[in-house]
Amino acid sequence: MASYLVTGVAGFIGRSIAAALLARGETVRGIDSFITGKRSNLEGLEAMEFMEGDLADPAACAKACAGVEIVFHEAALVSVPRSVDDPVSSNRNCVDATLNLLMAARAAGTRRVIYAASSAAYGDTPTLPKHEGMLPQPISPYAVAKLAGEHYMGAFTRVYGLETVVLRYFNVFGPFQDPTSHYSGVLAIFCRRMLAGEPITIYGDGEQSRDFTYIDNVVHGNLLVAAAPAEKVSGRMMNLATGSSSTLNETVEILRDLTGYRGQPAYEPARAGDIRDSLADIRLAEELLGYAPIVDFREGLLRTIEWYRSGGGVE
Ligand code: UD2
Repeated sequence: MASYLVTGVAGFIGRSIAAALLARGETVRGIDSFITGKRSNLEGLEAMEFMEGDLADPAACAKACAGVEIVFHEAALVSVPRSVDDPVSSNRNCVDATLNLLMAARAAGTRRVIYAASSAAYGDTPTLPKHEGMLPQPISPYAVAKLAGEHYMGAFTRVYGLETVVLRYFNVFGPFQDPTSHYSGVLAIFCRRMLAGEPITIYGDGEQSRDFTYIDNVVHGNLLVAAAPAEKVSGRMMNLATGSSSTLNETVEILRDLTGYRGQPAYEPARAGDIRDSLADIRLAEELLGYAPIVDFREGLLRTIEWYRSGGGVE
């Protein structure tokens, strides 16, 4: 019987959490629909029980949650521009899927659901750093969908007593992130293209900033949450990030140094729904979990580049 379920396990965050659990000898089940997840991301996770299924289907959720004690809910249709192009799919794969999963978790007697939320919930307010007490101001359909999931988590704790914990991730990057889609995260795209000597495009003036968070920090935070006592974390929402930020222009310079890239980025108009500056206040996670980032930005970029250099991310 599986004790842990990881949804979106063929996505890069889900697969990284599953790998860490397996390395600790835990019993893990993973589910993915392969709408955006990659079969190649399951390599190395052979000890896991894998289920192909779509969380928008309540029957798949019921099967996935059977016998599970703790769920890491990483499945989503990520990307702000994807949600601008197709808000209905974004809602189906983020909101419907999350509600179905919560219903199934409750029916199965699952103890805790840990939810991958997004910094996009804060929107484009000028206040930095973003702290959990701020009023959410989602701009894009993606931000709305991820925020709706947060509220469902809170409701299931208050109304049904299910332990839920909401982790607002800030621009996560690292090995196994898909670099091939127009909707891919910017660092996955830039690392791969700069290593290949291909052109890169910056949308806007490049002075937008992000709290780019290396994947190991996110995995670390999730494992701390799984082990934390309910009275500390259940029903809570907290940022999971690094507490420092870089602009895209600065990031390109670091990547240039690490990859030897000689090209110049092309500048195009900013994307619809884009946010100017994003930086997390991470004091709440520190207080509740004893969390502190374990890998800094430059080291994270170095490890990510090494992964793409050694052939990662190629289909
Ligand atoms: C949002 C969330 C992030 C996560 C992510 C999932 C914020 C601040 N962050 O990330 O937490 O949920 O959504 O998708 O809301 N860009 C370029 N060139 C490219 C690609 C992107 O300049 O080739 C820019 C893009 O316009 C943006 C920045 O890079 O200003 C980061 O874009 P992204 O798609 O990696 O992530 P973002 O910030 O929308």
